[in-house]
Amino acid sequence: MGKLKSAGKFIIGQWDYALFVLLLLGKVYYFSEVSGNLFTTLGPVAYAKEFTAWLFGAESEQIFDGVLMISIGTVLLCTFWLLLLSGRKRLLWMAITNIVLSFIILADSVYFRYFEDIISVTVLMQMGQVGDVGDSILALFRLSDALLVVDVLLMAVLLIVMARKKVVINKTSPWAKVGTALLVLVIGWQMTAVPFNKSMENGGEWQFNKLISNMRVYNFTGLLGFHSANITRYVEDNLINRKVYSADEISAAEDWFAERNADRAPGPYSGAATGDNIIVLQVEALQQFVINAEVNGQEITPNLNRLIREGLYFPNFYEQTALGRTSDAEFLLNTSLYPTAEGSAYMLYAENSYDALPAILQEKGYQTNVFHPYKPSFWNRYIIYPQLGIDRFYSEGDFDEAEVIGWAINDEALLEQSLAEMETMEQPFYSHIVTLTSHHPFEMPERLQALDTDGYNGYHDRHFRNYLQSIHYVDGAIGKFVDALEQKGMLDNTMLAIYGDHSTGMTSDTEAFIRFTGAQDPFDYFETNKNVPLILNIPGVEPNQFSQVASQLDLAPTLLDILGGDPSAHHFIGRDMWDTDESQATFRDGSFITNELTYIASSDGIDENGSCYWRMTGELMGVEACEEPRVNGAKELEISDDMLRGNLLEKFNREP
Ligand code: GP9
Ligand code: MN
Repeated sequence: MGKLKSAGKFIIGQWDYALFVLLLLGKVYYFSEVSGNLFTTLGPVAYAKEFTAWLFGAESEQIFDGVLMISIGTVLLCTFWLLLLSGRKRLLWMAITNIVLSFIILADSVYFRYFEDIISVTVLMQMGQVGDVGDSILALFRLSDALLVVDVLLMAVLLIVMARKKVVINKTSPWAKVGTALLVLVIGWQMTAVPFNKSMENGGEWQFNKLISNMRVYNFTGLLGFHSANITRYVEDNLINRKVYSADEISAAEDWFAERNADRAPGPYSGAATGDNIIVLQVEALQQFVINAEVNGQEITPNLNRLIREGLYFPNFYEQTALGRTSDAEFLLNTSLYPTAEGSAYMLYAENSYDALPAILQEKGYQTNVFHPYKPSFWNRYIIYPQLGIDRFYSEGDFDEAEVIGWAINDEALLEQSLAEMETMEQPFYSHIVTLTSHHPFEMPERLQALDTDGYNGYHDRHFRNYLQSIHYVDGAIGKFVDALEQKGMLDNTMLAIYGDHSTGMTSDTEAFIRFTGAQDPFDYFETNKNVPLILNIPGVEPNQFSQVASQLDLAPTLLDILGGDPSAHHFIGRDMWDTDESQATFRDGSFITNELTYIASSDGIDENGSCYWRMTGELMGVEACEEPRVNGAKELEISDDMLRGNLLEKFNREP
């Protein structure tokens, strides 16, 4: 009995720790409020009830809504060791922990107000480049932020008071301390691991590893969990698993580029747009199969079809994106390197040095801009753009209000406002516009569904029907944009490049898609799925169509050549699109398409298990027929990965 009593006394004696945990919880809740992310759907009492019931075996999903449970877990993990200390020592270390954590939460809150992102290790590494917020930092503070630090001051006062007082020596057994600390550690671990594993099992793993944005990771980890996951990943990638490249390996990579560059020759339009502006229109989910196609007798893309008749058209142009989706398409354009096999290069290698198209044009006196009306932190754009040589990124907050369709303001408004901005720009400019309206699930307001899609009314057809409607809308927006450029006389000195970023992801599950495209067997599906249109419109150049295979990897060298630059002075993996002897679109998994062959890599990664087709007939061949281009493609992928993993460009430059 006596023992129980003293144990009870001991636990009550830990009130200061309990209070501290609550305080920290309040602070991470504060960040949740600032960032507008769900903390929990239950009030404190209801949560405690449900949680207790759950502990005793009842089912509860609501306790997993939001980041409350993992936030408690991570706070406990950060602080359990304080239970080993007592008296003045405990207060001192509590105050230090409080200062550190409060500072992190305060910095995150202020940073979020400006960038809508959490501070990651990459952000810290790039501090100088993130943009000149200096003056505006003060403006980002709110009076309520003081809540994050008042208790730090109180603790300091308490410490001073305690320093003057005689401390009563507490004679608690060390076992009680160790036992409680261990118990709290176990509870903290469970409250962190259970919700985390649960969200990973519920499909979160893909998003967690895909690294779309830090805020998505936050939704699985809470704020303190985010920082520890982020630091762990950074240390793993950059310190533990970092491959160190020997001088030989570095010069072998350099030789590879020298060889590629020795192969380069000016194309037929070399220098045709020297000194002109360039607008690169990267269209969300625009695929080739809608081009020059009809539904119920109406053209789906009348404006793009017109541009095709008036410009240079590549019907056999292929997208090479991987998990980084839009960001991969941008990355291919900007760097002529392959996307990464996992995650997104925009997130994973934002600190690398690049020999990027915008930076090269910047050197030639271009103003370089990106227009994309979504959150600047999505795909880490605001961090990597300075590395790629982008002067200005017009993102969500830079556009005037307009009707939102799907994720952002509609493409018509985006194009109109971007054009207004370009009109005032110093010339020449490079403007990369990344559209968004035709994003999955392609839903358009009723009044903007201008196509008659009769025959596609079934429930399972809706995806395909929505896709046609949204692409038709985007086509209209592009038409208006090009007309406006023409009226303003800007087409006389502005080259246009228009292409689709990636496929829609529609598979044989979407029967209407298969019916429409006829992409029944694996060979046809592969071709249809990877095929996106490319249209180039160069002032004063006669229309033409080119049937050779080309890919997003080839954009940078080809565009630079047309703009009067010298691709052979850079580190592009892609080739000039007119170098038809070597035409090859290689995909991230090692599949490829050449003018003659199509190779579909096997998902087990074994080369011999891939399928090699004679492209014109779709006839299956022995896999040896694809050997040579397969090996070449694999080498390109390897070089690209080495460039990223080893940040080799910097090492090339450093060599004497
Ligand atoms: C948002 C946009 C998303 O910025 O890029 O497109 P996604 O990568 O999902 O195709
Ligand atoms: Mn996209």
